[in-house]
Amino acid sequence: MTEAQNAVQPPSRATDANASNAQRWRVADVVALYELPFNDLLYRAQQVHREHFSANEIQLSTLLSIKTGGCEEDCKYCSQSSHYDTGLKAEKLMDVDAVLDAARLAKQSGATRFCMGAAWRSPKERHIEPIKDMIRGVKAMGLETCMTLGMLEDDQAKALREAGLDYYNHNLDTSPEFYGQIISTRSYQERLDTLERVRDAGINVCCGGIIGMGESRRERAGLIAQLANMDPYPESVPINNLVAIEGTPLGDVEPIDPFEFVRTIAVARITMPRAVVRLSAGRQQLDDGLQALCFLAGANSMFYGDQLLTTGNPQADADRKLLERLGIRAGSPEPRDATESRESTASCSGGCGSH
Ligand code: SAM
Ligand code: DTB
Ligand code: SF4
Repeated sequence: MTEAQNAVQPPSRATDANASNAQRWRVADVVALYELPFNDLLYRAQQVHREHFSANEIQLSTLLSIKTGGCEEDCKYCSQSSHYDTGLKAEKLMDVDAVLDAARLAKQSGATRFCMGAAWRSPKERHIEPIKDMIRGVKAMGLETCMTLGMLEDDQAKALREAGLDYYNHNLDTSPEFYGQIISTRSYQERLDTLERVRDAGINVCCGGIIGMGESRRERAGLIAQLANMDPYPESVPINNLVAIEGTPLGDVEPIDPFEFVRTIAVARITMPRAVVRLSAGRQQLDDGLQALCFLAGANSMFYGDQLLTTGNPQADADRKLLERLGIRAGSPEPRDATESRESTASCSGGCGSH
């Protein structure tokens, strides 16, 4: 066993006898991964990636803000919070037809998933019917559907599933310890409750967070441990690089070392081997070389299209060229053994360093 492999202990057993997920990642285990020499960490992540996914395939998701601005929540990073003056104009929920037009363009451009986001704390009952029409219409084009609408009640999650929703995005954003410094208007537990409702309704879970909000490495590890210990862990894990928005409390936060961002992708890959890990917001701050490192670290999805929700994204043309230069093809990455349960999150497949 090499020195680097020795550096990370296998995940510990949970002490809670009632926990159905018997193996858990301790925050210390995740910190130990972060602390590996960069090359060792990327080598390990690439091994895990190749064991579970085809190595040169990426999933392309296009985002659309279906309801922009005026949000009552106080997320300190967000351009859409009504608590801050970011110069963004609040809009109403878009018409179904306009949403379907945008989805059609996304499909023509090569996306396979269409993600629709609303600046809501939670949807109101009157929103559910048009939302269902959007889901049905987008699905009918042969695109996968994803919605992110804030907190959901049980019956709302079920209604979205009945309309055919494939994924629901609801992020934990950061570790439980740092969370209070970022959001005060909804609790960590409320986020976990929504995620449980989504899971119970039979919708795939898309859940991740943001890196570079001033959190410590241990707090980044705390977010990853939370995600990896979900039972089962999310199918889709978006890792966002903070887009600093003028007018928000995080508008002038010091940008994170981009290698720390790459490390986070690698750590997510190792701890959630069968999840699709998405290189999400903040790609404009990463040059081609850094993005290539993110793919090497195990990212196998990204947002594709010139716009995220309210901020920019690399031009689709430039992305196509980048993927071509790297020999990465657009597709629908599926974990090799899709029937293998993701419940045993830390069951070692050679990536934990204990062999
Ligand atoms: N309002 C819904 C909610 O927050 O659940 C859905 C939309 S919200 C914009 C979705 C996610 O985008 C957030 O949870 C956050 O992780 C990410 N996000 C928002 N603004 C961001 C920014 N400036 N930089 C990076 N990620 C951001
Ligand atoms: C996620 O984790 N990132 C996306 C999506 N889920 C909805 C949103 C990124 C937003 C970036 C800032 C903006 O464009 O407003
Ligand atoms: Fe609202 Fe979502 Fe922005 Fe928070 S992240 S302010 S909930 S739109």
